[in-house]
Amino acid sequence: MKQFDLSLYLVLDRELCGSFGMVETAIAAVRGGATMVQLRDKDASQQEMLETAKALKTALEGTNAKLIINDNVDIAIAIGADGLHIGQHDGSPEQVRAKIGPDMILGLSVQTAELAAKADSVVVDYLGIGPVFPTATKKNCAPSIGIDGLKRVYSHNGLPAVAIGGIKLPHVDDVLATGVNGLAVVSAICGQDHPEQKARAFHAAIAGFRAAKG
Ligand code: TZP
Ligand code: MG
Repeated sequence: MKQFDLSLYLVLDRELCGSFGMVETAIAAVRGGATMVQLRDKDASQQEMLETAKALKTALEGTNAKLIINDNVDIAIAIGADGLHIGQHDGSPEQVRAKIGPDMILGLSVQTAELAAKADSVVVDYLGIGPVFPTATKKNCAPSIGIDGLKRVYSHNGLPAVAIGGIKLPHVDDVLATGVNGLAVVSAICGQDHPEQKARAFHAAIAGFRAAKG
């Protein structure tokens, strides 16, 4: 059984991280309680992506956070990442699974209940559901589905799931109340003055929600 905790899932964005950098942002967020870190860098060359991936792997060693690579199967394999995250246009999950082998965590983005229902729990380990709210971070994003949409999409598959898209601190309770296992954020942490404090605040809010639920 693969062990991973979707509670606070940081997705990196090179532009937003700015001069502070993606690796420093990841380190700070993990110190604050981020449980997963995804390297998502659409504009990077293969070499740049490889260097950042290696640096992240070194930086996260000795922490409990899992390192996930967006889209790039070769780099995920080359650095021995904990996982790979793919979208609906990144090849069939079955083919990707055949390449990465049985042990790597595989995440799949879904935007609709139909896509969620289609995701095979033998092949895929978790779903990324969204965008929940409108977001300027991802270009050409699908329409936002709202909290009701999140609940509906999540209910169509028993896989662990993380919500993404426009999620900020005040949304934590509403997002978690849908039943999803965690929340993925980009701009709520990347490029913030104190990424560690931001992550810590999310971590505390998530713990608070769970404690209140009992
Ligand atoms: N996939 C769906 S929405 C999104 C991605 C990568 C971007 C979310 O960014 P933010 O800044 O947390 O709204
Ligand atoms: Mg993709």
